[in-house]
Amino acid sequence: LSQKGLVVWLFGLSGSGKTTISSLLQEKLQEEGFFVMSLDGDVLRAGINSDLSFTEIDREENIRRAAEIAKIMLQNDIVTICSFITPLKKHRAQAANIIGECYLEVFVDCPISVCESRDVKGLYKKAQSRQITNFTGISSGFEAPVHPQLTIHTDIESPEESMEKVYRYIISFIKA
Ligand code: GGZ
Repeated sequence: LSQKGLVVWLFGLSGSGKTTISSLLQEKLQEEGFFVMSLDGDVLRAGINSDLSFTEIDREENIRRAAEIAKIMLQNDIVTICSFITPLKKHRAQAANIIGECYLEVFVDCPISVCESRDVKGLYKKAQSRQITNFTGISSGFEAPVHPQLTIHTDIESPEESMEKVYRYIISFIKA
C-alpha cells in the first residue's frame, strides 16, 4: 500500500466526541493498513504541553506545537489524527498554515447542551460554578466554522456513522 502522510484535524467543544471518533478512526485506518498516530489535547497537555493554560495565547501555543508535531509526522508519511478544541478561527488557520495542503479539517459538531448533559469529566459543572476559568463555551469563546470542510453531528449520528463519514472523506481526498 503506497500512502502519503495526512493530517486529520478534529475540532469541537469539550465532550463533543473528538476522542471517541479519533479512536474508532485510528482502528479503522490501521485495519486498512495505514500507519496512524494520534495527538490529543488531553494527552499533550498532560506532558509536552503541561506548561500551558487555557488562555487564548496558551491555546494558540498548544495548537502551534501540536501542528508542528503533526507536520513532522506528515513528512514521515504517517496519518495523524489531531483532536483539539481549536476554538477560534485563527487557531484553525494557524494549524492549516503550519501543516499545508495535506490538512483535513473536521468539525465535531454537538450542541453545548448535549456536551453539558454528558459532562463525562464533570468539567462543565465546575466551569458553571467558576471552579474552572476560561472554559470553552462557558467562560471562553468557541467560533463555529462558517464553511467547514466536513461536519459530523455526534448528537444524532452514532460514533460509527460519524467515523465512517470521516473515513470516506479521507479516502476521497487520497484518491483525488
Ligand atoms: C476547555 C478544558 C479546560 C478549559 C480543562 N477549557 O473534554 P476534555 O477536557 O478531555 O478535553 C478538554 C481539554 C481541552 O484541551 P485542548 O488542548 O483540546 O484545548 S485547546 O485546543 O483549546 O487548546 C477538557 C480539558 O482539556 N479542559 N480545562 N478551561 N477545556
